[in-house]
Amino acid sequence: MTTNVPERLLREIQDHDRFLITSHIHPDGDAIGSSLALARLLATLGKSAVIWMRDPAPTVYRPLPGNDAVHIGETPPAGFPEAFERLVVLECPTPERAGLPAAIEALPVLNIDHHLGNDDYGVVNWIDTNSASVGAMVYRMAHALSAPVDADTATLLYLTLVTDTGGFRFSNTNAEAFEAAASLMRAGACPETVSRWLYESQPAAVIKLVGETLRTLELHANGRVATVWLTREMAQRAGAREGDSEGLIDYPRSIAGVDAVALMRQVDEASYKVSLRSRGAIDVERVARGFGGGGHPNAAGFTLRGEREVLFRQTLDALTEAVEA
Ligand SMILES: [Mn+2]
Repeated sequence: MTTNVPERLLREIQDHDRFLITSHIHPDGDAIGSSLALARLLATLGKSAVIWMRDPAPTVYRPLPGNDAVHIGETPPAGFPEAFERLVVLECPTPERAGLPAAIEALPVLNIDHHLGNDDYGVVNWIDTNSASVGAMVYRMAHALSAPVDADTATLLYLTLVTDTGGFRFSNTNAEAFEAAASLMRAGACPETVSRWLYESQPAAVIKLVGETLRTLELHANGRVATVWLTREMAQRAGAREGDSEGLIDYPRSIAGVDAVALMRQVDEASYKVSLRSRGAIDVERVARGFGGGGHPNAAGFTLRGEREVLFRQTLDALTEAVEA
């Protein structure tokens, strides 16, 4: 783990001119913000950069500067792979997270990440698990490369800090995150714009979906376990689209005394995606693994086929057992 940008990474950037940038499937604020910012920084150094993502950014990120130019889907961008010299992979602990095996196999990878357990799959690997966001690492790269940071780039990098720290609330919020935020503000970052994108740009369907979902809220295990579920019919009623259920699980998680949460979402006629969240030592990754899924100790998930009531009962039993263990 290194705070400073490795010399080898700086040389890789300096010695090449044509970059492809990618990040993980279902991109979040750090994935999209750090990718867009890095592309802008490379441009200020006279280099070309194309961003290739498997999935489009969630609706709230559509107004981000440069988002329109992102190449989306499994089909490679024009000129791939010959038109590119290096692939920068941001925010992916394993290469599979990018969801673009063709890209990973075709080009030497510069791996920049802040996740624990990164597989070191690049020709250069810069992993700083202490960094609040990958965007903050890109900012350090800008300094190390003496690349000017304009106001839009500063706003994109500030956004990565806000989203990955939950608005400077999560346990990864550190002094370095505040120092980077202050420095980005001096470079022209606009917190008000970021707040408008993140908190005041939801499609009405998302809020209706919150209403639909919270009607199913139940508390179990003396209030320590909360469950919610979401059927396709409910999603239809709200007018919701793929990705609109992102963040729903945070509502039951905000209840006092709740230590673990399950959100069961119908994906097709007979299959359900279950998301689990927990606090402290309650290991939901283990619960998810028991159903063939995976994740992190406090955030995990799995997919099941069958009847909703049966699957719900199985999930609840396993989660209650984990909480009471
Ligand atoms: Mn991140």
